[in-house]
Amino acid sequence: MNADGSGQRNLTRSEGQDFSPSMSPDGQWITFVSKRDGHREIYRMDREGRRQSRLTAAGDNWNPNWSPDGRKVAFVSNRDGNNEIYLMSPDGTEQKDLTKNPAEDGRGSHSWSPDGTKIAWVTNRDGNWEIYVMNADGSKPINVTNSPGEEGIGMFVWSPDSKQIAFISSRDNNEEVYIVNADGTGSLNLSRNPAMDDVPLWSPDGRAMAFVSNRTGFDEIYVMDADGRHQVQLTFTKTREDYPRWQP
Ligand SMILES: [Ca+2]
Ligand SMILES: [Ca+2]
Ligand SMILES: [Ca+2]
Repeated sequence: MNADGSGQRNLTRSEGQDFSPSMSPDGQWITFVSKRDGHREIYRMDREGRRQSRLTAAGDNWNPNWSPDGRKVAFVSNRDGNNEIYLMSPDGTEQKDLTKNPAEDGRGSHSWSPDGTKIAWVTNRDGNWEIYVMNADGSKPINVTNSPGEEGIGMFVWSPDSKQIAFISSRDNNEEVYIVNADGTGSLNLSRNPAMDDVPLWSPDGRAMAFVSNRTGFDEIYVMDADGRHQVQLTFTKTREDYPRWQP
């Protein structure tokens, strides 16, 4: 459709279920997940909805996620009996298992670093949920959260410079916004408040972070420096606020 919402068209025209659309960075292709052939598979079409083709064939496949340069698509597959993060070329060739671990890999979302060199994902291979980071070829997986708490269930977000990840952990008995370096060092509790702190969102320059907290008894939006200092309440609506967005 057009930016004003006019010209909406149904691109897939399928009797099955089509969901999880993901657009290539150049805007030319859309990958999506469909059950039109009986189980979850990843498909591709051009922006007119033409040239539809199925990219995956074995097991269930879902969560297609374009690399920032548009040359690869990461996705989750259970074709080998448990969930793994896979990589393929946008035409479906060169499918490769990146995680190769009997645990569950790829719960929730997985996320490319903005520079395209790394992928963060969620796995329980160490007995509880952790955020891991690997190189985009699957090498050097690192447990960056490394805590008995459950990490990666809530949101996790790369910093704009690809050096850090903001995530939510309740390792201190309530939800806090943490950051950690992509090599697992420098873990830091930024929000430091007994209330629920959630939904971290980096400013485009990486120097500030918006988040949601219910420390007044209501969900309100706050902003802080990227080191947790200068926490300032921005909304005072006494109603549910959620999902802040930065505008340039
Ligand atoms: Ca696995
Ligand atoms: Ca953990
Ligand atoms: Ca908290």
